[in-house]
Amino acid sequence: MTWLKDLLGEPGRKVPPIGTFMKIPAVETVEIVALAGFDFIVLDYEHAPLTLSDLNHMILVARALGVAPVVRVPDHGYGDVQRVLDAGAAGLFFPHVSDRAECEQVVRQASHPPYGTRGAGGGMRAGNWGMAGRGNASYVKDGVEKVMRIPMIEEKVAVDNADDILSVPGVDAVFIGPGDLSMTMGLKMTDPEVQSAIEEVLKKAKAARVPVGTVSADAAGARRLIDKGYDFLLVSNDTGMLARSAMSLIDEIRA
Ligand code: 3PY
Ligand code: MG
Repeated sequence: MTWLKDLLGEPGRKVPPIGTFMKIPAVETVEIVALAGFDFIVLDYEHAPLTLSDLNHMILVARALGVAPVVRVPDHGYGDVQRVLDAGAAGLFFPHVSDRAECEQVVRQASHPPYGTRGAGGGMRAGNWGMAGRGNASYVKDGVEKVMRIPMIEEKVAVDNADDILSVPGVDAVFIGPGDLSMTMGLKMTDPEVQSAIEEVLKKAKAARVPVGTVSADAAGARRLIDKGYDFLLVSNDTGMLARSAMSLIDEIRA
């Protein structure tokens, strides 16, 4: 598997790593997106009806096809984080991280001692089923050095606290969620106030030298965001891609 972290630092890369959210509980959609050439995927355990068993299989297929499987966990709890990482996730998105204390909590859960409380599960996929070498050397090393811990900034209070969030040790990147940010601000995503909050986080992340990503619905939007300097992007999602193609196909026939 190519780790998302390695892609972020890849020298000579013209287009930043591009991923997509995956919401359909199927290995086939993971396979299609991987073969299409996406760099990474984010399995949406926050919003989609994916089970832990679905994630397990989708992670396996993604890794086998060389695409980094990141998982957006549903909350800041302990159990899922551990199981998802041990199943071989390349990183975690933590939704609605609003301040330093919340950020420290999620990072701690996703980090091995001495940095955090993630337990020893080297007998799982993340430890190559116990074959990763003596003392689970690469299980812990990968967990510390390769796994990405990515808090999502998606509330106004999180924008205000962005410098605090960005300065927490172990934060490998941040992700701006424009959907929830605009909804919690009670404004449209295109509203200048929302756009300026987004710009503020982008600027703060750049100043802190922390990779920053966000989401776009389509390719034109993605190109605009690349020009702004985002380090990684999510573009659309599996259900969106299918819905758009389905609508355009049937509309074209009937036109
Ligand atoms: C949001 O925009 O709120 C997200 O969570 C990313 O799609
Ligand atoms: Mg959101």
